[in-house]
Amino acid sequence: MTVKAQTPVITNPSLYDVEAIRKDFPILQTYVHGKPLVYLDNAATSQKPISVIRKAQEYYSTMNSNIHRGVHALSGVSTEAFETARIKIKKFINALGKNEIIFTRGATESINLVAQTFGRSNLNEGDEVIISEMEHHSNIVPWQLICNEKKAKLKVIPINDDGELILEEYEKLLSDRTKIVSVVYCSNSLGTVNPVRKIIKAAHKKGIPVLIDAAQAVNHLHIDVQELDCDFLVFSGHKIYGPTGIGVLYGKVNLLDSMPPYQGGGDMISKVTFEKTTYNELPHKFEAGTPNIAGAIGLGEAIDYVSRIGIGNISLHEKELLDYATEAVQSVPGLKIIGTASEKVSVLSFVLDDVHPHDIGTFLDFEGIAIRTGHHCTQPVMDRFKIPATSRASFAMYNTTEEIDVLVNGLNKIIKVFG
Ligand code: C6P
Repeated sequence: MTVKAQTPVITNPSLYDVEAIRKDFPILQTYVHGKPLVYLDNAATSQKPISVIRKAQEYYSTMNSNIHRGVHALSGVSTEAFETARIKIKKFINALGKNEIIFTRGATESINLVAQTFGRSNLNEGDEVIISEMEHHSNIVPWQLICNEKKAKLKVIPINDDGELILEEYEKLLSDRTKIVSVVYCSNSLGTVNPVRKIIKAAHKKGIPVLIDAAQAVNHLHIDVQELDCDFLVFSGHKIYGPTGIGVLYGKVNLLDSMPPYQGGGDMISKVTFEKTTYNELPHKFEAGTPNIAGAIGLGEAIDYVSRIGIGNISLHEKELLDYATEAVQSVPGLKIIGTASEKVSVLSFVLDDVHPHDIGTFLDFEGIAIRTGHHCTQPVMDRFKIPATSRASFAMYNTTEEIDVLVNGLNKIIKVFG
């Protein structure tokens, strides 16, 4: 079974055809509580195009076999498909080599890997790790764990009232004790796009490596790791229209080479005896055990899909949606946007006077609208703005201004019901 490309390549942004794109996503045709689904929870996970869904089916029906192990034909086919996915990712983020692309379960596991390998072998008592006040818990807790163990300190870049990093404070934090800077590219709860190039340059002046959490960036912005000059970059497949349970750690080859393995097991070894084990070359040194083969191949397919539409075209469309939504919600009495940075991706967090976000989420669900409510795994951000939670609408390549109108109508109904 061969799966054909569904959507033609868009070379001219004015030809962006959102209705054609929507047809590629079967779930968008579903009804929730009798209403057409309006899916605005894309920052939590995006929906999958039919080509990605079919690819998983194609893998299990025509290729299923373990990789890097068998001499039989199927194992050769699945190994080649798996390694082809790695090459697609390498090209997509412009890594220097495919050995710099490590498959993980997702952004969370990628950061834990770096904390437990690079962190464990480089941090000593009194050393420092710099993160920011807007990090997802996945870029806080792994560093806390290793800092506690090594008696190292976590230093935090503060944010201003618009939800932007205060760069002057960052520069003051950089010191001879800083062993790594680990910051988010785009905030999942505020939408802020951080000036990562400046952050990386300032750290590199002092010889400090930088990890970029691109979980909310890779689906919105063009990423070129060589141009960024980041040392590590992480993302999850499921936020870029790919499967869950698969993600990527990019690392510069010299750093990855210098790090000890993360987990022990099959595939990550070169030779095992009871006395001594030597490790496999990159990237396999960091990929112990049977990986999510279908997930990796599905992620490769998702990257093909995004590349056909063009990440630049997706960005433009999402910017239009964000501008439209930012303007439209002004008509909702008592609504306040949390996260008003000058540069944002398509994430709109807000609070409504006297209505708890969970009530907003539940009410909107009955209108067929899916948003996320809560702290979005960024409790320090909620503390910074002195709020318990926000409601968050997040837009993807297939959302429309009509869907934003449905959201705004729903919010106005809430105001009527809750007085
Ligand atoms: N944010 C959200 O609703 P995982 O769970 O490993 O795929 O991704 C973790 C992660 C790391 N960094 C950032 C910036 C993120 O936004 C996320 C996941 C989801 O905002 C789920 S909490």
